[in-house]
Amino acid sequence: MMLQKQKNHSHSKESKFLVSLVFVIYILSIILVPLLGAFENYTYTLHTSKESEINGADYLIITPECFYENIIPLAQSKENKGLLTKVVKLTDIAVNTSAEIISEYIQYAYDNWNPAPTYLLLVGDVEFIPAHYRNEGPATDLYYSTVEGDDYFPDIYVGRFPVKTANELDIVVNKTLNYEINFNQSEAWRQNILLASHKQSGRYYLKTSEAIRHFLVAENYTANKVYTGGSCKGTTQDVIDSINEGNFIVSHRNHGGVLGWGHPSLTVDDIPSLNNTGMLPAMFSVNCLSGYYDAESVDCFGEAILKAEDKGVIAFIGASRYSYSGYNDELNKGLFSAIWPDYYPGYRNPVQHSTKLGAILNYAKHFMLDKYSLTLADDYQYNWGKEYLTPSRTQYQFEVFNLFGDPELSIIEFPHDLSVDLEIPDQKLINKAYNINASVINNGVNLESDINLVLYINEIPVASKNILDLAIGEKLTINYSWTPTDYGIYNITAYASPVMDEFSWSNNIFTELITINSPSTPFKDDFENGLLNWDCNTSLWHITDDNSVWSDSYHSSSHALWFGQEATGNCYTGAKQMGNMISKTIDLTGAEKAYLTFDHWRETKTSDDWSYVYISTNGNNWDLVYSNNSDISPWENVNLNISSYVGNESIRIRFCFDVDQNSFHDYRGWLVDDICVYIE
Ligand SMILES: [Ca+2]
Ligand SMILES: [Ca+2]
Ligand SMILES: [Ca+2]
Ligand SMILES: [Ca+2]
Repeated sequence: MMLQKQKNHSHSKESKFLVSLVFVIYILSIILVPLLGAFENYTYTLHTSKESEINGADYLIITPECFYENIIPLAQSKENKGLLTKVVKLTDIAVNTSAEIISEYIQYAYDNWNPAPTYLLLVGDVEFIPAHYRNEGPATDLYYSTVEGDDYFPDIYVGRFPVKTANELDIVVNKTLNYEINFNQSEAWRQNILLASHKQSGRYYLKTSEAIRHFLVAENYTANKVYTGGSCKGTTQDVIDSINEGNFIVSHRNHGGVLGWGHPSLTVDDIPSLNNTGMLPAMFSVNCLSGYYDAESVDCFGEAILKAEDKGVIAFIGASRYSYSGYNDELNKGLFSAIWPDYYPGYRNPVQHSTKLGAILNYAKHFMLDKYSLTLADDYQYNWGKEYLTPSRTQYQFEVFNLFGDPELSIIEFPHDLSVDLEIPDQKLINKAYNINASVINNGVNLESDINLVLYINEIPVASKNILDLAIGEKLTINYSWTPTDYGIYNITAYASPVMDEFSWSNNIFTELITINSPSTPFKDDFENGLLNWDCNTSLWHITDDNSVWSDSYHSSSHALWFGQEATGNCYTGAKQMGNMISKTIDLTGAEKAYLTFDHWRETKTSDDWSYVYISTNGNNWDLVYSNNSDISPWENVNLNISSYVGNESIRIRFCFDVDQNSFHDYRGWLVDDICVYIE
C-alpha cells in the first residue's frame, strides 16, 4: 500500500530511483527483520538454555521446519500490529515431538515467558503436529491451551492451519493477510450473517438458530436464513447463493458428516460453486464430524473449505467427531454471545467478550458449561437433554470443537466500545488490605476521550479517574486499597461512562459480590443483597421482600428467596418446572466438621412437588443431601451434617424445586432464607 502511494506521486527519474531504493529497503526489511529482530530467538531450545534465555511472546506459532518460510509473512504482520510474535520450529522443541512434548513446551512458555503467550497457532495437519486424544476422546487441540489450573478449561487461544503442503499454507496465509489488511467494517457484506438450520421434531436446531436470528435482527444486522424441514424449503443452492452474496458469519445447526453439513446440505462437492472472493465468512459449523481433521487420506469439510483458494471461509469452528444436541445448541448461542455483550446482558464467564476467533470459541465453551451443564439442561424438555449430560461428556464437548484459522483474527469491528473489568483478590479476611483493580478498556477502533471510570463499594463511589484520552486497545486501571472491617457481603462495581455512539452499554458496568465471612462460616446468604451468590435457571427463583402481599415472605430482616410468582402468589405456570439455584463455590478445607443450615417454608401440591438440596464437588455430579414433599409453615430450620465434603475447596450447593403442573393449582411454592455453611 505504501509503495502504491509512492508510485502515484513519482514522475521524475530521481523519484523513480528513490522508489526503487525504498522498494529494495522494504524488501530487505521483510527478509531481514524476521532474522535480525523479532525472531532472533527462533532457535530457542527448551532443553538447553532454560535459565539463561529471556523469552516472551504474545503470539506463539509452532511449525514444522518445512513450513517455516511460508508462515513468516503472517508472523511479520502480527509483529507489525504490535504483538510480540515468535515462530518456533518443531525441531527447536525436540528431535522427535509428540502432542505431549509440544504441550510441555507450551506449558513451559506459559510459566516462564514474559509475556506469556496469549495466542497459539499450530501450523500443519496432524501428521506434522498431532492432535491430542484423551482415552477414547475425540481429536482435539484443547490440551495445547490448558496451561493453568487442574481442569480442562482453555487458558490461551489456539487455532490451527491444517495444511499438508507449502502451497496450501500459502493459500491460507494469503487469505488471512488479505482479510486483515483489507478489513473495512463499512462494507455491506459485513452486516450480513447466514443462519442455516433444519426443522426436526425432538431437536432444537431451528429454535436455536431462530433465537440467534431474532437477536441479530434486533441489533440491525441482516440475518439471512436457509432453513429446511417441515414447511421450510431452503436448498443447497440457496446456501451457495447466500455465501456468494457475502456474509461475515455463516452458522449451521443440524447434523453433519466428515464431508459436510446435513440439512441444508453443503459439502466439499459444493466448494467449486463458491465465488465469494473478498467476502470470506467465519463458519460456525455446529454439527457432527465436519471438523474431523485427523481423518486419514481425506480432508474434512472444514479443512477443505478453509483451504479453498481466495474463497470458502476465513476460519472454521467444527466438531472432530460426533457431538451432542443441547450442548451444541448452547455452544452455538455462546459463539454469538461471545461477540455481543447484549446477547445475554449481565452474563459473564472467565473469557472476556471478544471479536477474535480464539476467544470466541473459548467463551462459547464456557457459555455451554454455564447454560447447559450447570443448569442441568433444564430448559431442554426432551429426554436426551438430561441423558446426555454427564461430566465426561461436558469435557468431551470442550474437546470436540476446534478452530481452524488464526486465533487472533477479529471478524467484526465496533467503532466505539468501552468495557470494564474488575480484579479482586481471593481473600476472605477483615482488617487486611485488599487491592482492587477497576479497569476500562477501549475495544473500539477510535480514540476515545473524556471517560469517567468509577469504582463503587456498596453503591458509594470510593475511587474515580477522569480519562482524557484512551487509545485503541488501551486499558487504564484504578488501583484501590480497601480494608474491610466488618464481615458481610460487599457489592463492588466498576463503571465507565459511555461514549458517543457506543455499541454496547451492558459491558460498561460490572459488579461482583464479595462475601467476607467469619472463618467459621465459609458461606452465608440472608438474601438481603440480591442473587449474585447464585446461578439460577428460572426467574421463578427470585428475591421477595416485606412488600409482598403474601404472608410470611421472609425469615430474616426483610428479604428471602422464593420459587413462585409475585403476581399470582402461586408457582403455577402451566408447565412442569425444575428450578435450580446453584451457589458459588464454597471452601471446606481446613475444617473437621461442616454443616449446611437453612430456613424454609413450603406450600405445595403435597407428595407431587418436591424440594431437593444437592451438593457437588465439581459442578457436574450432584449428591442429594435433602428432600421434602410436605407442607411447612411456619418457617422451619434444617440443619444437615455435610462433614463428608470437608477437605474440598470448591463445593457448590443446589436448591431444586420440582413442580408437577398437570392441572391448575394455587399453591405458593417454596421459600428459603438464611442459607449458611459453618465449619468446626
Ligand atoms: Ca485451565
Ligand atoms: Ca486433516
Ligand atoms: Ca461498552
Ligand atoms: Ca432474609
